[in-house]
Amino acid sequence: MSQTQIAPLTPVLTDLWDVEQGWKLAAYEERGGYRALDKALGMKPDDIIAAVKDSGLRGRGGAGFPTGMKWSFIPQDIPKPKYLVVNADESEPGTCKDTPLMMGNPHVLVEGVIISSFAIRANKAFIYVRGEILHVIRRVQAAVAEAYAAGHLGTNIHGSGYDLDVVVHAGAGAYICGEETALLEGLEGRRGQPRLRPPFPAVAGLYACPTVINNVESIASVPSIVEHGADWFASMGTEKSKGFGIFSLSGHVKNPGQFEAPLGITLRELIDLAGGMREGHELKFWTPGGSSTPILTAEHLDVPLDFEGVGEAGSMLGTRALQLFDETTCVVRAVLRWTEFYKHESCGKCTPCREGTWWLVQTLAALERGQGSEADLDLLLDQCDNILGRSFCALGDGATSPISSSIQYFRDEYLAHLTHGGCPFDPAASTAWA
Ligand code: L3W
Ligand code: SF4
Repeated sequence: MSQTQIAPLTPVLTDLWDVEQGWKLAAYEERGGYRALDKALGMKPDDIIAAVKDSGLRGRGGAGFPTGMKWSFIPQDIPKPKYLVVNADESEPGTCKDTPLMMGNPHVLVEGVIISSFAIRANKAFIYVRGEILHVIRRVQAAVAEAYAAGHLGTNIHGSGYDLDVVVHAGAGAYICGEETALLEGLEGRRGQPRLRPPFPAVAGLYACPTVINNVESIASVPSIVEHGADWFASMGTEKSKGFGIFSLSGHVKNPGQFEAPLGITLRELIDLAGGMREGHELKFWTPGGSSTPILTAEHLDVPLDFEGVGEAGSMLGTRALQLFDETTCVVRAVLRWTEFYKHESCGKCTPCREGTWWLVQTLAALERGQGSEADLDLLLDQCDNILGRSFCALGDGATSPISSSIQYFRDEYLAHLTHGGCPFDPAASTAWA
């Protein structure tokens, strides 16, 4: 990201990003930080869950599952500990919102962790951070230490009688550990591979105990909901996709960065906020939510970026990782790069994904080199068919999304590789294939 851009619409999570040392407790408290915690500790846990339900907050990690509903699945009548786990294993290609959020305002996450843990009656919480981002791990650890020292964490928080301990855990660098059950395996010290669901973690999660797993941004949104109320949150966004979120723009825009805005904003509006596409270039294709979501094109500039709008356009909102490519990009090469990523990150547990992603790379790479025939496009789609819906977790399905959607929109460009005997783009001159 070359610079941070903050849309003027909803600077809640990004409020402190441009403040000097805004990550420190003093800066957070000066803006009213940890006031929501006081309010929450005076509420009944079930009332907090009800407020989160009423706010309409949906999971910000990609799937959009209603957060309050997930919390209400935690059985309270069994004598087992309950856990909160924050999924901070951000690794989806193009996704870069949780990392800057934890760097720019780690305390909004820590406050969210405390309120959310109180709501589900957990006395232990884990923040599972992607292992490669050591600077972020240190930043979150420092915030947790500050919160302990100030009495926001530990025993008898704010004199309420409520106790909570938070562990910041470093992952070991596997994309699959962003999948919630693989994350739990990793947290328990085993190889990160997905578990069969059901049972969902809400019933049998960490150490087979009831566990809520939420994305960083979901948990960081909770303090503002408690402080300002469910109606305030629900007044933003669209009918079924409430509130605000961080949209990450990367690629061929003038000012890439993160933009916090209500759900339902369009890519056209976001490109304006980012200063437009590169001078003299036009949008060719983009991902709404990282490379696991089907690509869209310039036809979709006015699609409302909410769960429903993007779904109706044939893709998924996902993590709002908007990767923008102009006409100088070879779509076949871009898709090949993503597919190589999925092949590399496949955990190997199930055959369709383990073997299938290998075959996808072989077929795509040959096409990109201009080898083969038109029938290989159908072979590629057939390989996708044998992975989609037949894999153990969403990684396999996601690997097929850029391939099938790019063939849908850019079949001619694939064929041009065959007639040209290789990539028809001239990267040196940056001229588009025509
Ligand atoms: C209790 C039920 N809980 C569902 C819970 C479930 C989970 C949440 C959503 O994949 C997507 C994926 C990626 N009782 C429940 C229940 N739950 N039914 O709700 O579950 P699910 O299965 O719909 O999705 P998921 O497995 O969480 C997430 C897409 O997001 N994605 C991924 C981005 C990558 C990152 C990253 O970089 N770390 O987030 C981007 O689009 O492809 O489709 O908690 O337990 N009956
Ligand atoms: Fe592992 Fe891929 Fe199967 Fe998921 S789909 S369990 S990542 S092999």
